[in-house]
Amino acid sequence: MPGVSSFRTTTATRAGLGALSGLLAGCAALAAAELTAALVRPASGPVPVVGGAVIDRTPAPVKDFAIRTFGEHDKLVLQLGILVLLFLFAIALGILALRHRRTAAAGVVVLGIVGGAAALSRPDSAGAADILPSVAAALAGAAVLSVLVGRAGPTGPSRRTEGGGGGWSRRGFLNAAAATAAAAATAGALGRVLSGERGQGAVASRDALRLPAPASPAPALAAGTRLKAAGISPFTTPNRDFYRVDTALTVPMVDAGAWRLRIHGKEVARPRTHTLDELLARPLIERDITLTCVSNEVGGPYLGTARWLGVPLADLLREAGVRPPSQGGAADQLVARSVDGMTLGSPVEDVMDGRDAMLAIGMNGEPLPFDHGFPVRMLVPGLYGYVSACKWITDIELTTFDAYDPYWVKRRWARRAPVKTQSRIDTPKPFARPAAGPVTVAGVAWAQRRGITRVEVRVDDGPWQDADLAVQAGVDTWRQWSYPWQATPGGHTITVRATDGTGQVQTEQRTRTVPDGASGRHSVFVTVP
Ligand SMILES: Nc1nc2c(c(=O)[nH]1)N[C@H]1C(S)=C(S)[C@@H](COP(=O)(O)O)O[C@H]1N2
Ligand SMILES: [Mo]
Repeated sequence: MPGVSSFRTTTATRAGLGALSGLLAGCAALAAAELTAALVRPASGPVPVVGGAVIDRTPAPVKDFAIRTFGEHDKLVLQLGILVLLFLFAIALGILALRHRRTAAAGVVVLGIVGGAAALSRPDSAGAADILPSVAAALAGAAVLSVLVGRAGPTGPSRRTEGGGGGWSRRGFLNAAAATAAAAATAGALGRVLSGERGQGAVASRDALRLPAPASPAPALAAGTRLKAAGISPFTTPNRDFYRVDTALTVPMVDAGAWRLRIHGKEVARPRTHTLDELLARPLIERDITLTCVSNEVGGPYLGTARWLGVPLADLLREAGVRPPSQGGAADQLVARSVDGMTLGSPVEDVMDGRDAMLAIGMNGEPLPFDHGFPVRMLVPGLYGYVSACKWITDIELTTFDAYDPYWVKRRWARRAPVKTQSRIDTPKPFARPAAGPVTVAGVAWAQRRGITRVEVRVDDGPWQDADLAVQAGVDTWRQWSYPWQATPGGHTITVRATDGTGQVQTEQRTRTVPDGASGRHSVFVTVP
């Protein structure tokens, strides 16, 4: 029986050493990339760029599946998935390297190339510098792999040194492995600290920002705007609860002092670049507006209402010389571009038709949170977020729908997407077991730009019954509703439908979210014991 302590190089032991070498090489590669990215540009790290490239290439239905399944953890799941794949690959390369050095080396190069190509393919790529983290990762990975695998075997006579007749140097390997782990941890931690510091300027600029009072404050909310039903969505969604949907794996940290917004393009007679201070000096409007994501399923969570403070966008456009198509303007599409390269296209007509389209700076009384687009984002009431609500905006280009397809349109989503009339039951929750007797059914209904005039509830196949409506705050916000139900024992399906300000009743025709938003009616099944 071979003594365990002699570490004879059985096949299994050697494979284990190879695997460990690969794992450590993977750690070293990641740490090197992290550190380099921190020095070059935090968003150019290999996990964000590969993740970003994956997101860019994800077909709309799969993206929707991810949002449905993992909710706002979708990005975390993606990054963990990439790490798991990377480590599995690294382990395989480590085992392979024991016998086939060249092939393993080629594998490392391939990984480096994948990372570099992903970096260059990102819309916010800063150019060749973005491949540096991948190069550093490949070099560090290859170096660690070659040193560790060299100590783990193969068993040439020159390598028979210490260690009771085993084919490798136990102490040499362990020392090298420990040194690698320590170096990787240090480099990784240093990278974290450095990229953290980069964000400090942005954080400080946000802390220092004092929002001016609006020239046109939001109308005071009537007492009846908020219903008291337990479990209903609050009329104003607190910032920390506001849904977040974007493709950013690393949230852009923009320094307000360095931020610029350029307005230019087709028939823009007076192109301009604005600073934040210039925008803050203008008359600001404050409005309650409900923002909705096109990926929101019937009954889904991806919408919220906030009190936004911002610059009327139509005024800025008019000053630049832009005319809406109805007044002879030749540009019918406004393309907003963010610092991370996202593009969103809105109809110029909608932006300039008198609605409260704005460049928002404040959200519920504070500067925009970083997640929601600090320092400035666009908002156009009545349009889904993907065709209007550009976060971290930095560029507005006037063009035509014929000439340019923005990010989501290239991925099967519709060019134009006004929000559909919808309603949601917030309470009772699906599969709840309320006691027989009075049960409050309540929720929200929305049809931005048109408003909600009626909400009806139906239990099983019974008649549609009018729900009680909260006071309407405005046509651009959702409206709460509630319905006093006398629950009787048994299983029941509760369904809701809304009617908008044009008299249109919410359709029962079910459609998917792709290409222009889900339609159909929300129902909830409950059991009354
Ligand atoms: N830069 C950028 N802006 C963006 C997006 C994005 O991915 N990147 N997503 C859009 C989509 S699809 C929606 S629904 C809204 C969501 O805004 P929120 O995250 O503040 O709720 O932002 C829009 N603006
Ligand atoms: Mo969205």
